[in-house]
Amino acid sequence: MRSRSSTLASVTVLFTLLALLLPTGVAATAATATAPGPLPVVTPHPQEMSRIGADVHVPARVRLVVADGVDRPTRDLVTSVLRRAGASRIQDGPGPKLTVTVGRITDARVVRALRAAGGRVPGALPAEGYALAAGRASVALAGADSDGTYYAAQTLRQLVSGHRTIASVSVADHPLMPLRGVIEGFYGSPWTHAERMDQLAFYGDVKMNTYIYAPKDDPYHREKWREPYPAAKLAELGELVRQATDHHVRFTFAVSPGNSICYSDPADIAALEAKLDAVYDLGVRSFSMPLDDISYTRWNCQADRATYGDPSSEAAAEAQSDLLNAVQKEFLDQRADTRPLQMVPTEYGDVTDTPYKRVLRERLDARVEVMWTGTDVVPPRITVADAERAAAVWGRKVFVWDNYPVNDYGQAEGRLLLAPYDAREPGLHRQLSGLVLNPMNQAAASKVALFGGADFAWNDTGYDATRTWRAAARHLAGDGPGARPDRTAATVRSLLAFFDTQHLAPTFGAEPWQPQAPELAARLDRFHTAWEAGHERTALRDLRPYARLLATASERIRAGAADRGFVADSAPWLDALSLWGSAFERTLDALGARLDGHEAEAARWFAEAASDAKRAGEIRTIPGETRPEGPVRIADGVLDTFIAEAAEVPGAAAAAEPSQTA
Ligand code: GDL
Repeated sequence: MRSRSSTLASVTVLFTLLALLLPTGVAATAATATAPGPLPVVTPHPQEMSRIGADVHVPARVRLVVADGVDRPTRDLVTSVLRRAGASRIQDGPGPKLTVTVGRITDARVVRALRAAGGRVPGALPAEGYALAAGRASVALAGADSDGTYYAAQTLRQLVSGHRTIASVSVADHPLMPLRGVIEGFYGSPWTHAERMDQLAFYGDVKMNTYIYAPKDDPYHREKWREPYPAAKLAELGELVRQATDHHVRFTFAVSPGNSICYSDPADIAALEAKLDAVYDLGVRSFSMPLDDISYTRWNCQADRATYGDPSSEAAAEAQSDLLNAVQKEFLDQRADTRPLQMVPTEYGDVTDTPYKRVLRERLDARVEVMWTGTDVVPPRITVADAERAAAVWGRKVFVWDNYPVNDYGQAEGRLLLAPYDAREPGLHRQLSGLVLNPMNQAAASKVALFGGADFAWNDTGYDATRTWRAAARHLAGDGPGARPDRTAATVRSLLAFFDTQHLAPTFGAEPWQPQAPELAARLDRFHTAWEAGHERTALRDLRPYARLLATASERIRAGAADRGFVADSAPWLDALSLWGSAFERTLDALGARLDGHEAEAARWFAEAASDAKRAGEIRTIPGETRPEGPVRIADGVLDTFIAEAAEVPGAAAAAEPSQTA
């Protein structure tokens, strides 16, 4: 095997040779470029990405060529990326040693720039696709359309690393699912305006194109659906629509009239259309009509009984199809640029063929997108076979409403759901029209899962849950040019340790679909094995650093995480984590003291641990912020059990009571 230094030596020789062979302008760049490194992590994971050569040096002066059809957000994004990469002067005329060209793949100039950078020119690019190449003295961003061009810029943002370099890669990329994003569809305190503004920008960063506004507890969305939004609220919606457009996200407005609508009353249909029209005027072109969580076995008016007969699920399906078809044909089809209507059926969480589904399948306009939550409301997994069955019963590809990481139900009390997005089968894109995640009341904390959902919806076949989870931690920590790598790495480690304590993902039943604290549990298992084999001191020594990590993680996250919303959302959990971490360390101190035969000292440490654990157990969720409210949980069933058992019988599994029982 060749040694590392001899490989490095040959790379250096290669670059010296290249510098001699290339024309002067290029040679200067190649001479300052650094040797090729590993492939950078880009989220969502591109369909194709390969190394071209040495990383591209970003000089102080950069030429930016913006071809026709590039919108302002894309141009602004490219400019800000180049500035962060170290370019202090960006000009459109010739001169600088690096040229960045942005435009459509149909533009000959852009194609020439791709070639000049040494990139592959793809034969055809699907919608929202792009090609990007960075090499030699050229960086080229070529989109299939305006979304694709924006996504090329989002990829460029992730290719920039410290020290004024852009990773030299060739990328050809496009999404596998046409609809990707988030449905704000939970019960409890809706997100604030500021949270939504932040989320919409984040969706652009992770190439999500859909945000569905459907907060169950916005009265104007559901109970007071007939009433127009007050002017101030409408103005906020307008601002959200602009923010969405600026980040290439479709703001999808949902109104949910099912609890009180009289399907056969023209006045109700008119009220509904007036509601939609008001937001159409704000620029909304995408609409949804969720009919979930309503009764379909009673009518809200006598007129419906006269029109559709006695109440039944079948009759409800007829009435619902008439309503939705009318909205599609009489409202959406009459207005420019609208997308097909989306709906949530009243039966949304199974694939059993029923009279209700049959009627909708047969009567509902084929263009209407039908949402489906998987085979349970909170599905432990979503398989391709289930999605095939869903497509068959609904007569079209379904649009997944994934109830993760939503935490508005009893089993999620006191939890943030911070496990990686997982257990959705690769290949789903063939059966789905799209995927949106229903997030937590805590908007910024939801980004951990949303990162995964965005990645999976873009490229389910290339998805790696752990890779994306780590990328989410880096994003929250604020990795990128300007960040201090050692500090970021410490924040990332702390975040991942914190995520592990919030790994449990409940279902509506008793069994969670993601286990609690798998990393900590594995370390505690190793501890027990070593302890029981008689290597008590080794067991203690090996566990100490992780206990320290947990004890200091909150402080580190508070000091280091760039996403301040995440810190605010997590505040009670971070408080509790410090105390649990301290209880963990005191427990190890006590076990050590006991090993040394210092029983009194051990008793003191155990008492301190118990007192920390008790204080931690008293910390509750932020009042009014989340539903349901309750005591926050940290690695429950794992860390509390360890601490309680250790105090009972050192090293043996005793029947001590954990203190965070459900
Ligand atoms: C639901 C609700 C949703 C809620 C979720 C979790 C759908 C279609 N509707 O059934 O609003 O947040 O469960 O409680 O999922």
